[in-house]
Amino acid sequence: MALLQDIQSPADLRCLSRRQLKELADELRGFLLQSVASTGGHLSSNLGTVELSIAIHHVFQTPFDRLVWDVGHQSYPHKILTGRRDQMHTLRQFEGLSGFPKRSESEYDHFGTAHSSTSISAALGMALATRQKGEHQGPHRRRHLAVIGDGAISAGMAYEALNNAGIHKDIDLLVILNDNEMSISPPVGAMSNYLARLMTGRFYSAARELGKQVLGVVPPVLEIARRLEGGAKGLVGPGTLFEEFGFHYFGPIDGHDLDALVPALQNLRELKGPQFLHVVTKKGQGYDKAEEDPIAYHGPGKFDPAVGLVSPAKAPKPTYSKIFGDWLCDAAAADERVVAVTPAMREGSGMVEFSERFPDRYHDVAIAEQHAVTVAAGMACEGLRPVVAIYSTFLQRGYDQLIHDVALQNLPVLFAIDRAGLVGADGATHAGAYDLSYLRCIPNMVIMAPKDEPECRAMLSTGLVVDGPSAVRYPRGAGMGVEAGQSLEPLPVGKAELLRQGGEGPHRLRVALLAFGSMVAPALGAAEALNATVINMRFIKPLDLDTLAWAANHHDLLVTIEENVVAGGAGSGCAEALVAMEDRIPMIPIMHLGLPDRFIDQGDHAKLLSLEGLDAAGIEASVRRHAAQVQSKTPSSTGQSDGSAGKPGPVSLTLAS
Ligand SMILES: Cc1ncc(C[n+]2csc(CCOP(=O)(O)OP(=O)(O)O)c2C)c(N)n1
Repeated sequence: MALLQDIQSPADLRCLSRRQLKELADELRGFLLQSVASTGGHLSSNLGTVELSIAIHHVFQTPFDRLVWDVGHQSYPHKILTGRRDQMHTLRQFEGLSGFPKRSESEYDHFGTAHSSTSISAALGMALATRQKGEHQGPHRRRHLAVIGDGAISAGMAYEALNNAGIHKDIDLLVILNDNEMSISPPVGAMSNYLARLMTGRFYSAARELGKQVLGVVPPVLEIARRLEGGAKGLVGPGTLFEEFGFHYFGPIDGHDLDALVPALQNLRELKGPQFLHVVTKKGQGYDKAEEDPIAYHGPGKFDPAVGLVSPAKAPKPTYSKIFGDWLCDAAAADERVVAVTPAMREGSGMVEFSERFPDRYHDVAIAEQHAVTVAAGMACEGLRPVVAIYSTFLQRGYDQLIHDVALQNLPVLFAIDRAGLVGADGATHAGAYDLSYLRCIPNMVIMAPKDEPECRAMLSTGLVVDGPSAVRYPRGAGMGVEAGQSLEPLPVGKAELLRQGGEGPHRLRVALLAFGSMVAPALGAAEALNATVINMRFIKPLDLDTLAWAANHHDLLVTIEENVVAGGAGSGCAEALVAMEDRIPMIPIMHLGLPDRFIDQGDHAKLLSLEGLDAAGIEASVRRHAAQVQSKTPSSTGQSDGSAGKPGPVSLTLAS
């Protein structure tokens, strides 16, 4: 730590010699490994960006120059070099450092990222703003950098940005492609094949030599500029796609070689217009276990670096992703129309086994959520039964496609929505807090949320038989520990489940808890003390109107509970439905529990839920508070909210066994 401990900001590394920068890289890599091993977090990608981070901050005048890390999961070396080394032990923990760049965290984090492929757009926007403000000329002009991976550059947004950037010849924009030939899993698609070709054979070795000559000579800038002016495209290699987009392309160069990186960046810093530097790195560089298995070390939990990752002695409860993956294999075996689409999330979505057993029916479409949705729509048009496995937050990318291409045409596409609700260490960027709100307003959708593992399977099976679009949303991590079983039996659509029949509770009010998905368990936990009725609502859409009417007719207070924002969520749906049924049910107080109208940062999932009052104790406390208010507004002390409560309802319900 001889050098690293004195680096408080990038200014400190600007005075280091090349030899010292190399020593610093070794120290930084050692620190990073120990640090991530003690907190958990993204490892492989960060081991790959050590030299690149040092070189960028050494050459460019950050924070005056703007730097955007795509996805941002590889920005830990940047965090360490920009004054946050001493906080790294708090990474991804409650009130600690974010695992991604965050504007409110540091003046060096120029743009918040986490969802991929936004960096070129953001950096271009900044460059255009610099131009508009007249700060784009002279020796002290501001530069703008986007660092994007070969996985992230597969997304449509990156091309939209390249397409737009290439026409602006008077801006300072440098796109650095950090090519490690890996997304989370091996990258797919024609672009990754193209990048691989750029790196292979004669071209790569020739380019490395030329890179040293052209990018490394001093003063090479004039030389490069002269040749560029002369239109000598392809000087450092054949004309590339990026040049067709209007960029000057340089590389590929070795992203772990500071003797190549530093002069290359110094030279590129002096050039105007859109520049593209292709840098080759190795995921997991410097830690043999991560180099050998970059997928396992993409985002590990805590581990001992000397030992590496070890399987837990006792098998953990299966995750919902695993329940989904097992169901998918069973469903595919039973029905040859079943195909599955993932936007580059094979491991996270539990689809490794499916990809191996059904390679012809498995489609990793790269980080391309919009395309994932529409390609599934096309498959559905031709009679297949596509299942799109997608995280709640990433489906936000495919929203128009969901409405316009799937729902409007009433196509039978099943969305298996993982990471619904709060997600723990990844924080606000990855919190699946909105899907119930954004799905519920779409006509034709059937939307379900399971209370446990077998119900998750049953709901997925229901989605497959529904004659239109459907979604099953389930949380990150392990389920309840209930044996999932093998069944492929669907559920009756739009039918809720009465789990507990209550009686008089706080202030002699009869309370019904209408719980959705992950909130069924805490609702049951709160119900004993409240003597409340608990209904597992199962369907967010269509809602079980008969059950709602029954609940309104037999209770004095209804409480909806969901792990989704309250705004426009499942509870709002219940309130809307009750109002629409006012001719047949009494007016009844209704309280909505769910996520608040603010972003929730990272932290332990259970702790965050408890802070939001969404554990059993929080639910009980909220209900008691609300019951007191209801009671204080009620004319009689019988606890009945109006004369009609207690009337026999239109249906009778039986308790689930
Ligand atoms: C819109 C979106 N979809 C999916 C992801 C999940 N994700 C995080 S990192 C990653 C792979 C990125 O690969 P690459 O850009 O090559 O970076 P590397 O991990 O190889 O350093 C993916 C798919 C995401 N962050 N954003």
